Amino acid sequence: MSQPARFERIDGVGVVTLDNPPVNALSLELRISVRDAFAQGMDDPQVGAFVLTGGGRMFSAGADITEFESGRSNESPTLRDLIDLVEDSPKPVVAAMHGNAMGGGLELPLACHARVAASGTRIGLPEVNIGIVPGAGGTQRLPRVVGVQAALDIIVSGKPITAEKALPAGLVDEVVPSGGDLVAAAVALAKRLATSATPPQKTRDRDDKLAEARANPGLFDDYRKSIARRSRGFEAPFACIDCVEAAVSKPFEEGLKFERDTFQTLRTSGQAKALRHVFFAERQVTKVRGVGPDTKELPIRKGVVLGCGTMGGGIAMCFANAGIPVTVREHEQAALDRGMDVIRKNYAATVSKGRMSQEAMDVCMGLITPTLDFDAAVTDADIVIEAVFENMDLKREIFDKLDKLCRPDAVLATNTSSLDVNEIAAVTSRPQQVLGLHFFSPANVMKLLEIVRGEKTSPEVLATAMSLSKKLGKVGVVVGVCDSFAANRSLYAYTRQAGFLIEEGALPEQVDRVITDFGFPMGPFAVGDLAGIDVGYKIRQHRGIPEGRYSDIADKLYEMGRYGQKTGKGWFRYEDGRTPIPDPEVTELILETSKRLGIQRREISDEEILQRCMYPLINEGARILEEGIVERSSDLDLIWLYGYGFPRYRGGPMFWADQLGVKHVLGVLEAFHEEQPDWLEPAPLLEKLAKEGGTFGGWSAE
Ligand code: 3H9
Repeated sequence: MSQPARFERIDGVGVVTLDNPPVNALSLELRISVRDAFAQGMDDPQVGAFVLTGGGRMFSAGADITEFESGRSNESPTLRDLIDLVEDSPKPVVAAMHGNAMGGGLELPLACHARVAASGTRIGLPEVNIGIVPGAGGTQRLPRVVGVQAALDIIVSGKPITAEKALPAGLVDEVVPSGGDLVAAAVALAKRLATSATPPQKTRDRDDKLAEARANPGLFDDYRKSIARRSRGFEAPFACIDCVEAAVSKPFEEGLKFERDTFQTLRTSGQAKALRHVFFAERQVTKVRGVGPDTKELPIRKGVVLGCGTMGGGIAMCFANAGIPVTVREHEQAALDRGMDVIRKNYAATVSKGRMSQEAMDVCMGLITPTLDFDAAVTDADIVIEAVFENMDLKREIFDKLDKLCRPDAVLATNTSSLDVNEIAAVTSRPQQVLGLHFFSPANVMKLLEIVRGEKTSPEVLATAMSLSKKLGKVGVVVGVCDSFAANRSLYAYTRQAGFLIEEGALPEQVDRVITDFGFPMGPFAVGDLAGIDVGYKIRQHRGIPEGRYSDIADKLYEMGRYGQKTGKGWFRYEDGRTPIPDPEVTELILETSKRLGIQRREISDEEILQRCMYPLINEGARILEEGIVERSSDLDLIWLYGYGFPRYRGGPMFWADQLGVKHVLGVLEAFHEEQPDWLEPAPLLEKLAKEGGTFGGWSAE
């Protein structure tokens, strides 16, 4: 069996190289062979010091996350055993880091006697992102190396810093410029340490950097307050602060024990399970049926967006933000000027909030070219994204023109949110080049991008869209063609029930409170006010009203001129433009509606509200999955996380359903179905999984 760590002697220094591709995760096998490699060097009298480095793309991505579920991470030698071995080594150990040094892949270097990093190395403790605290001394050693404030920033945000930033912070002792020999630099430093008159100090024995925080213990509560809003509902960020506080308030060994206990509790928590699920879901979603590493991608050097309304303008901003030149085309000057004005105002608002420099804004504006000339704009485009009004005839006309004018290899995309991409593709002589790119509003902010694969879309075009979505900073999810695609289709199942609930006895403020208590940033009614009651109304006018039970209260609000936040009134009243305040006028409208419909209003429990909103969406998700509209249930989880703010620490609706038990979800739905026979028929897949004791995560179409 090949050893996942190599040992060699270079110039009297034992060089231990982690060799566990692709990310040198510190699996049990790797830990065993690292221990053995050190033992070999300890026994070798010709070895005076060690260098610990990583082979391949990076130093290490840390502990093997897959071992947390099985508990293998607790098998000997544990990461903590290796860390003790390194820190207590009589022969000095220098870490030589490149690529990424994260989690356990930084905790190990923190116990080394010095650290060298290649330029650009990303160094951090991202454990918080997977719902845990660093569990191998990171919260105890990092503050001793960089100070408490800097350590809190790194650990609680989970964001890595570069080697260049780590140098002045004292986290690395030397940065090797690109092209330099990292291992040679580390070997030279290790030799210097080995021959130095004074042995290097162990990190655990350093506590000068803790003095400031010891004098100001109130800083931890201030830090808790400062993250309270953005970390609402998450356990790990607060547990991270507790651990760093323990580093300051307790002796090293006690602090370490506190961290270890916290780590073990969180490792098996529901939140950590959910966040691990999201971690792997984000990697799975990039694997698309029929697209492989050899699939050729088409270059995207220049984009064209047809339409400079809210959507088109937002999409153009995405391109500019990614540094890709983009032309926006409108059919008349006034609309073009209006659209460009909105783009300029959006950027200016970001600059005034200090989130963008004026220079960066100028660069972005310079990348966006407005035009009225359709033909000239599209003839040389690598990609054209149509973002005009949602009308099939108009779209067919545009794609017919594009087919005649565009280069044969150009990608032709429609931003339709509901129309049949196959029908649009069929008007061209090259349906393999056509796909849907469904951005979510505001397109420059929302991370989700539905990549709609038509029947004939080629693997090259899909691969190009996946790679483009990454460049645009989006999470691209490939979905198949169906009415409204995966995201909005499952959303309707949820919002519809919210509408029925208020007819039956709840009020918008109660429904929104239940949903925000569950962890969404906003409830469905506040979202309706943000998106615009008029927008929803116009879509319904255009698409027609769905069959079966239909709640018309939103239409009544439209007729009352209550368009939402933009008019200061919608489902709620707004005094400051954004904080929803319950409005008696709306309550009256709702009570009247119930009366008109002959519904005897009743007290509706919070539990019923949550189940009525969430379970139908899970049910629709089951249909979407079974029809093959998404490739796997975790893709739907990402759609809800990135499209609609489903709480990340619950993993997404399908994962959440698996945790609740599919059987339980079915049982509750069956009871609802009796009440609402035209709406809530359980999906066949839900019934099948409940019967077989299966899960959505474990289900596959094959
Ligand atoms: C920890 O260290 C706990 C300790 O404090 C205490 C222990 C006692 N484990 O992301 P990529 C897989 S917790 C297992 O596409 P990139 C990944 O699923 C850990 N697998 O690469 C993918 O598999 P596949 C703290 C892992 O170059 C493949 O490797 N560390 C791990 O775009 C390639 O991954 C973290 O949270 C892992 N640790 O990005 C860092 N990491 O090919 C987690 C990756 O089958 N990792 N895989 O889909 C990352 O953030 C990124 O992988 C990294 C590289 C930025 C490092």
